[in-house]
Amino acid sequence: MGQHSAAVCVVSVGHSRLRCLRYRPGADCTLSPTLSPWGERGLFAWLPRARKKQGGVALISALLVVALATTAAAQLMSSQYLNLRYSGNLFMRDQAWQYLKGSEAFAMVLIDKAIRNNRLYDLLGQESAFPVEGGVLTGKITDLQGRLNINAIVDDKGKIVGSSYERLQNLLRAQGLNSGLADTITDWLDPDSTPVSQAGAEDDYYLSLSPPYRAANTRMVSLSEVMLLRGYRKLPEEKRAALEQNLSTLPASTSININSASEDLLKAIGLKADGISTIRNRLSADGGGPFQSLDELKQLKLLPEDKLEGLSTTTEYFQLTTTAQIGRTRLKQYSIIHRSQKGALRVIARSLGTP
Ligand SMILES: [Ca+2]
Repeated sequence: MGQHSAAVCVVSVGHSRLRCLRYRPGADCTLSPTLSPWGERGLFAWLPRARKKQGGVALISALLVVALATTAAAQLMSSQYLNLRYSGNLFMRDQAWQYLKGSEAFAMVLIDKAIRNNRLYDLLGQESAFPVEGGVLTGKITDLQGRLNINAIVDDKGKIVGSSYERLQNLLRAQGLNSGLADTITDWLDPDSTPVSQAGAEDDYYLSLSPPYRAANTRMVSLSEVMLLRGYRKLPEEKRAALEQNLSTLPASTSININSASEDLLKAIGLKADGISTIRNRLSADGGGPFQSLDELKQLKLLPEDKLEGLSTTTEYFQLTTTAQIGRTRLKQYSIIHRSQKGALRVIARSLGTP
């Protein structure tokens, strides 16, 4: 209902109040939304009336800008999230790496203490777990001289060491494998390029593979090299694992510690069942302790004297296997610890993932 004065009328419609633009007494009035909060043009009241048709284009443009801004913001957040995950993984990996390095120092203290207290064989082979900040650390110390050192099969002059070669053949047989693998290993180590037998393999064989490679013709640096040997990959996985538990690739020609050798290796050395039982029983709680010298073996006549070559009752090389599980990160490290004759311990090699 309009309220007309002499020259102006004001009409109330809902919450809006409209003013009459042209009022003539006795005639209909023309209303204007000048007193309305938004007026008849709503949000586009600020646009000049002459550009009314461009309002639709502006609306689409505004929506497009909002959409683009939203997409950019989402991508920015996604990128930021990935960066945070990446930084977190790097931090956890670094933390795990520091724990692994610390475990080496801890292991050397344990080895030194165990040897001083004549409790070394209580320590070896025992896996222990330690809770650490953000995860858990597990570790195990083993005697690498309780294994057959592959590098001891060929001496510094490139000649085959008969006792080591024979023990390798015996070990392969004891584990149900073809003893011809001993020739394959020997060819990989010896300096010449002539196979020692039909079971051997030199450059001629390896260069025919795809991809081709050459025989190393030198000592193995890592036990993982055995995977390159002719026919080795075709062995059942459990057979490979069992064999590798009895092999090492130490940097020098080392002896086998009979106190920590496996049953298969003791058999490969030439010990009979009763001799193996005698050695095993010495390590039991009231068995009298480990053998301190090879003279004890002689006295007990467990082995003929010509079979004692390359054997010992002590160890210089240990392997520390440590796994650090920190959050989502898991690192496994293999460290070789050397103990000198004076008792000094130091890490001489380490690798991640594979021994
Ligand atoms: Ca060779």
